[in-house]
Amino acid sequence: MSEIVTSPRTKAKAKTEKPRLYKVILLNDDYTPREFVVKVLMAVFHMSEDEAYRVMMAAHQLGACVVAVFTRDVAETKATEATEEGRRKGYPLMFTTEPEQ
Ligand code: TYC
Repeated sequence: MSEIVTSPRTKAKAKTEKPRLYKVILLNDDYTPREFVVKVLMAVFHMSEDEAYRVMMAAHQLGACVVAVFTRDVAETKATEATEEGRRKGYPLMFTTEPEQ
């Protein structure tokens, strides 16, 4: 009789579990023009001009502002895309992601 005990390598997980959500955060800097930040928010996050202006001003005054919440893949893709828009123009504009809760 074998005495080797093995444990399962995988854990059963309920398929209905909600995926963890990630915040995309806009960071303020001293160099990126306000209008450019507004343009990027409109293009990448499909915001209206008013909404984009409010988010840009919140980051400008408070140092950072949550832009939106997505699944991890979408949050990371959008943060990278938006940061790249700034980099292409030589601006230090920065978007980061962070898990919710
Ligand atoms: N602080 C920048 C300026 O005064 C504008 C700005 C706002 C840049 C928000 C980044 O996330 C930002 N030109």
